[in-house]
Amino acid sequence: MAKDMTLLWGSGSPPCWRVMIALEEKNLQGYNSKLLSFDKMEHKSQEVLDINPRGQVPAFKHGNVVVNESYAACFYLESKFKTQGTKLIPDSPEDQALVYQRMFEGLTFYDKLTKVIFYEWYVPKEERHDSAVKRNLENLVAELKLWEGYLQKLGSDTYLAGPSFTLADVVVGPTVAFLFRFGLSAERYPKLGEYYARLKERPSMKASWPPHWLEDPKGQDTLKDI
Ligand SMILES: N[C@@H](CCC(=O)N[C@@H](CS)C(=O)NCC(=O)O)C(=O)O
Repeated sequence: MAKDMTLLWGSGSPPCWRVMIALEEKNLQGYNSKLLSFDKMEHKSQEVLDINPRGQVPAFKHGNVVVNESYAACFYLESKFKTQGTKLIPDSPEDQALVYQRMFEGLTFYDKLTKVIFYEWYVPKEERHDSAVKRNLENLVAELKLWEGYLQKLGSDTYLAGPSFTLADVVVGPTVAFLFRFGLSAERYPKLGEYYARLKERPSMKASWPPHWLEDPKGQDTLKDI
């Protein structure tokens, strides 16, 4: 079944990682997987552009179905393989509401994180301002407090939308992994720390862990004091 699926991806790209986790959770191992190099600009290759005219990864295709947006691909996989592997969207609309809420808040979370850790990559030197750096950091700290509070409220041994691993964890999990890769302190954010420890043990996360993180497990300390 997975042989007619193709995923073009980049190591350490959270949007790519989301799709890879969903594929693992739905037992869709064996898809055509192609790791591209950002350094070599392979995400702008014709192969990617044929699937994703923006020249971005993930570029995902199942038969004739093309789904490039990571969230869309995750929804598609859950819908197409509903009864296979992990059930990622619960049945009850009330439970679904929390999953969807956390998923889409996850986009804000990711945006606030990238504004801090990729600031110099995104913003040309002449456009950088200390005030913007300070504001971005404050925004991230406020966001972290929200997520720490959500987890606190759910109690111990929880995922983002309750006791089961859902699509919320699929899409927000990579953001949390990035926080710790960039030095977030599990002492300052104990609930996020516990959640990250649980995520790391998940077979789908292990199977899709960014290869360059495996080669160089150390990471950075950008967020260690926030
Ligand atoms: N909205 C897309 C975002 C994809 C995206 O930003 N991909 C990045 C890698 S993390 C990329 O390909 N960047 C290269 C570029 O924009 O030129 C999704 O969630 O799938």
